[in-house]
Amino acid sequence: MTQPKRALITGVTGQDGSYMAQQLLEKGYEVHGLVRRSSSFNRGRIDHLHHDDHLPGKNLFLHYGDVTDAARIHQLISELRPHEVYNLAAQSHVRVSFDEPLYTAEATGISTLNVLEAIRSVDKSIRFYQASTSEMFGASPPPQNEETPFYPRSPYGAAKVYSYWITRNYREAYDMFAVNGQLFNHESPRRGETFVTRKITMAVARIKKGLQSELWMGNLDSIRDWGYAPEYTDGMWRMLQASEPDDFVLATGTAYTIKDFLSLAFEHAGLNWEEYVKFDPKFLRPTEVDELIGDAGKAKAKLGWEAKVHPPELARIMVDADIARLDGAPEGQF
Ligand code: NAP
Ligand code: G4F
Repeated sequence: MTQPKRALITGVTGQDGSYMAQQLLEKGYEVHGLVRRSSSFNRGRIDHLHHDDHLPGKNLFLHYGDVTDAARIHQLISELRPHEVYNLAAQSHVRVSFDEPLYTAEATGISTLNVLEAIRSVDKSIRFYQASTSEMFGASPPPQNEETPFYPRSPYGAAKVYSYWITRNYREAYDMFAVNGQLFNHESPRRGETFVTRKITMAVARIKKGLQSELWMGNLDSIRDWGYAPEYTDGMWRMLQASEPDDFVLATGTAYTIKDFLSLAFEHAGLNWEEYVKFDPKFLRPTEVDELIGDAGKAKAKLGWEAKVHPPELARIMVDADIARLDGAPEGQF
């Protein structure tokens, strides 16, 4: 019998980590996830994987650790000897990165080097995926693709630019299979509650149920290219199965403003967003990224990857899930 492939996912408790773990288990991988110690339960997105009858949940192993802890990362990679590492852990909130720029530089930037160094010294044949982002393009005008110059507009974007380049440098300097996925915004019912789409769909559900009457928001004019997270984690996996290491943009190529998303989500519940949304300057950023619209042509040509779910369907999926949650649906259903 052939041994299953082994993968290590940092950020396994996050939105993308949870879909990645699920998809790798479905493919028969042995999955190892890095989990931060927390005073409260932080495994809500992955708990169901242990109990799902359709998944080999016994192949999921969780390990305490923090990506800022180079010694722990080295120890884990040395012990586990994974075939693939998906580096998804980060302080991933752009607004928060202005409040915590140094920590963001450490967790979202330097930590990538911790993982790459561990791989370089343990086994250079381990394949490495880096969660790069459209935030690196920042102020560069759309459409943005792999050739677009970087112009980050936040401490988060700047930290991710460092991670992007150190990943490329390790690929070129040490002949490692280390790749960047330059992913545009991707959302789902598992999206963190403080990102704009989920904040909106949770509010729609609560307003519909009479639990909330106002929604306080920041800049409603920025444009984003929103896709569906499980499709993007499939794209990450495809990048690590390619014959050559390379960097890829994943995006839908569509452009919607925050107002457009408000309209899609509220209308799906039969509501008019303008009756509920109020402005609070605390949600503004010192520098904003006005327009992100991706061109994923290279991923389509070389990986056969293409986004299928676009914002109108995405908004419906997310609103329906948040209403179902309020009706008592178990978390593992989403
Ligand atoms: P997320 O939901 O915020 O998840 C982040 C994960 O990283 C969580 O599991 C979190 O653990 C973990 N983490 C944070 N700091 C850590 C540390 N110091 N040590 C160990 N783990 C740590 O983010 P996501 O949306 O899934 O995104 C995944 C990755 O893709 C991130 O690197 C993000 O920056 C990047 N990205 C996301 C998008 C997007 O639109 N979603 C687009 C482009 C790139 P806790 O659960 O304990 O907080
Ligand atoms: O949902 P957001 O917080 O996502 P943002 O800043 O685009 O970053 C996300 O996508 C990146 C990929 O491009 C990832 F790398 C990153 O990790 C993260 O997942 O904000 C989207 C837009 C911004 O223009 C923001 O100013 O929504 C605007 N916005 C308006 N009101 C708000 C709010 N954003 C949040 N979070 N909360 C508000 O009340």
